[in-house]
Amino acid sequence: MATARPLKIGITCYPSVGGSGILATALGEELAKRGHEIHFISYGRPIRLPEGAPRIFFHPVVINDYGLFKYPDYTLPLSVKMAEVSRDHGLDVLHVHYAVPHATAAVLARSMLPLGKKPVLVTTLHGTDTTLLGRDPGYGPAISHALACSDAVTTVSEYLRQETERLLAVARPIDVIHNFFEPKQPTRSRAAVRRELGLGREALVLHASNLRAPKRIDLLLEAASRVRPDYPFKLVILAGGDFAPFEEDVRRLGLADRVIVRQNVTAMEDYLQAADLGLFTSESESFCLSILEAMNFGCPSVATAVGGIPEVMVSGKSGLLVPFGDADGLARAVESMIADPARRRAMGRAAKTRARTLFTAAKIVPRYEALYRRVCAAALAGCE
Ligand code: GMT
Repeated sequence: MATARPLKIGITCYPSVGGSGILATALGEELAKRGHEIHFISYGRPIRLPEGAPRIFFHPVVINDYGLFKYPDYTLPLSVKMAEVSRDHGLDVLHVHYAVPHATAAVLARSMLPLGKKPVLVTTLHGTDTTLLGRDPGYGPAISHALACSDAVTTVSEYLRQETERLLAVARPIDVIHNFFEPKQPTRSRAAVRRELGLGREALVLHASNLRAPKRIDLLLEAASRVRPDYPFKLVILAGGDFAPFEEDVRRLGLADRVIVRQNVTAMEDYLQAADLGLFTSESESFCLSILEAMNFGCPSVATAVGGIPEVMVSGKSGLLVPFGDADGLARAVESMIADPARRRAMGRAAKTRARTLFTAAKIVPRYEALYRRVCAAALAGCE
């Protein structure tokens, strides 16, 4: 049987800290390892994209802030760059992560290209592009239009698929393709990281996020402050955003000697391997990649039972879920995990097994490849 030829795939994502960009970057790396040619198109190089990897290219989008514009425009230069890269490199697929403005720009890019030279468009919805912007009358109709013009739409959880159907009235079938995570080797030992954090016999509780509003850092700190002194811990916050607005809460809640903040960490694995427990208090989450990252290191989490989180971890087996907003419930769950290291480790093992069974590159990347092949074949058949 003839082997299918490698594909040329353009990937557009936000390059900064945030699960959608991290997933898109990991997907690009994995596709390149499998022989495909990958072209990242964005305003910045994705932060987790290694330099010099074979078959991976980066095309920056240059944004001009003309005096006439009150707000600089990204959508138009992005669409022009998408069309240019598609034409110059003969892209088969444009895969955009996060609908706004990426899917809209891709629709425009395709309309600039001649028939037979248009890449197929795959849009992956990650979360607030549906749950927040999808409800916004200034964005919703444009998102629905871009989804209708896409050749395939995917969501990162079943929860997000249902929300997208409900909020955006999408008529087409949506493929659910969960996120994956492939851990890199830590750069330091667990003991070295725990020394850096000044840990003695306390448990290390970890939170990693971009600190945006849905992460509810106020609730995270409130819950931490309600953990009673008999359950010693330190909370390390790996902050992909500015922590300064929360410093006052840390002082007011008497957490100054228990909270350690590390800003813009790239060697996540160093801290993940050192953690005993994850703590995630989001009010909305389509998946929560950080929980999966922790699971890979045998670290179970206490988390709010919102959105797609119950698809990632199973309460009572690979972690503990608590109703959203229940600061006392979160604190009691943290205490129960600190008090019983044997149970915590058993849950950590179950979490790792779940992560390495369901959410690996080997499991997920072929699903994207099959989707690309399916829509490319349909597009070709449509041209005949
Ligand atoms: O949707 C967002 O607010 C941003 C996005 C991001 O770039 O971090 O987060 C979403 O995508 C991640 C990767 O698929 C998911 O792990 C997050 O759960 C999701 N965030 C929300 O749904 C709030």
